[in-house]
Amino acid sequence: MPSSRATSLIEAFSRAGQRQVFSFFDRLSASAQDRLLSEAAEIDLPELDGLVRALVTGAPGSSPGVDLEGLSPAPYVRLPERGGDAPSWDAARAAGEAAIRAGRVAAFTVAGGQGTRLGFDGPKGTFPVTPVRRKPLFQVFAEKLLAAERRYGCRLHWFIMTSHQNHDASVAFFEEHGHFGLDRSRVHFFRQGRMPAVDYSGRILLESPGSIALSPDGHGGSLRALDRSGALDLMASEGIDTLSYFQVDNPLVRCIDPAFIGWHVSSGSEMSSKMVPKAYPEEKLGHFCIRQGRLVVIEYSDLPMALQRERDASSGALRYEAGSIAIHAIDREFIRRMSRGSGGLPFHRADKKIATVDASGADVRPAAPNGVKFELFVFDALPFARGPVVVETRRSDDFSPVKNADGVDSPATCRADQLRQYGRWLSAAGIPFAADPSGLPEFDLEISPLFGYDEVSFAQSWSLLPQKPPLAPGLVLDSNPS
Ligand code: UD2
Repeated sequence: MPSSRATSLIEAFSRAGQRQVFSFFDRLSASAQDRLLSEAAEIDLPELDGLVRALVTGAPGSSPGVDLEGLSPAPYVRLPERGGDAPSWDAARAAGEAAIRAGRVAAFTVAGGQGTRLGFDGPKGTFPVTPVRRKPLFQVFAEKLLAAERRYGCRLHWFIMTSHQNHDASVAFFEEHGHFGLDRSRVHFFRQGRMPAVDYSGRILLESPGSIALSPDGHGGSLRALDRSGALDLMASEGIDTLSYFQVDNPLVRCIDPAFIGWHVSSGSEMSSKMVPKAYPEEKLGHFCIRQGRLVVIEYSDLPMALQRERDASSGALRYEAGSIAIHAIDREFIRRMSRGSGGLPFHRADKKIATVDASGADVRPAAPNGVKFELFVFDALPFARGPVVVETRRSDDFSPVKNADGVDSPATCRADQLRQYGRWLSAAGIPFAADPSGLPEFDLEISPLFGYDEVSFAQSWSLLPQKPPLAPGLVLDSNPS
């Protein structure tokens, strides 16, 4: 005899034309039935119905396409060495430092991904990334936050969004490693939401007879997950109004960057973003653009290649050069506004090969896309933000993601970028070393953020060392000597 919860869910799904979700219900054990019911209860049927009409059955076979009408490149704040106003950068840095010292800023990492493209089995944050010690990504960020706490004499909270798939493993990893020296009461994990995958007629797919094909709702799901998890209320009670947002795949990121935070708070912006000039037209970065007077990011897959290749006649620079490296500063109450009611972020459609079952319940592993997943992108919040600013950063100081097993954005390129950064710090401190023409030191070394996190802090720590270590392969500078 099904419970009343079961009856009402099954009825609701039947009314929505989704009865197939329960095709095998009677064959399942009581615990499997419970699991399926819990998954079904996660689904917002009216929302899904709207998405199916807008993105699946309304536009069979393809996405409705992105509106490129009246598109132009977005303006941005240039670095001082590229024509930006140095005194304004100094003022921004001072404003950012004041906000950080006052405890207004927290770090936020979206860590919902599995290292699938990397071929790594486990939460991406546990991927060993540093050149010598092979510290995991999570530890690199933790040490950067510890260094910032020491520098600014503040207590930083760190919010980490996981997925259902990697949540337990991520939390256990922090437990095993003593939270990498952070105060565990200020490290907050929460899971992102999930969305069901549907076939091309909009019917929810089952992954197995007792389980719905659910997948993470994209990094844009972080806004509603921050609200739902109570993170926004916690921020409010701690006096935190700004989140420094970054992706788990980028160990070079300056997790707490005073100048960027300063541009954000002093311009009264609700959401600000870092940019780098794209290295080449095909580089897989979103593009900051203006559309109908609003700041938007047009993803690399959505901007026609002809536009991505367009160059400015006089400077020769790419016209759509402002690439998004997925680093943002976001206002707490803006997140609350975006996560509630209608007018939230739009979903994107992704056509995927989705493992499912046939009418008899046997596994189907499709060779071609057989359905659609729905994802939210955090940068879609930008057009809703008041006074958004885009701020240039040096790629070499902020961006070298680990995405692919080989080639671009791989562990090898990221390792070389970390080594080049250490090399720049050595050079700035007047320490001679052997390097190739790209500045890549000819030996492995590693500098922990706790020893130095930029030229100045590195030089300070180095000068305090009572005995300078030889610059030999495997050199590790781990903690601050002061
Ligand atoms: C993203 C941006 C791209 C550029 C690039 C920089 C999108 C659509 N594109 O490309 O414009 O800024 O990053 O590196 O974002 N994540 C979750 N939950 C999810 C999905 C993703 O936490 O449901 C996290 C994931 O852990 C990863 C990050 O978001 O750290 C980026 O996701 P991605 O790898 O799908 O994005 P990518 O590399 O295509």
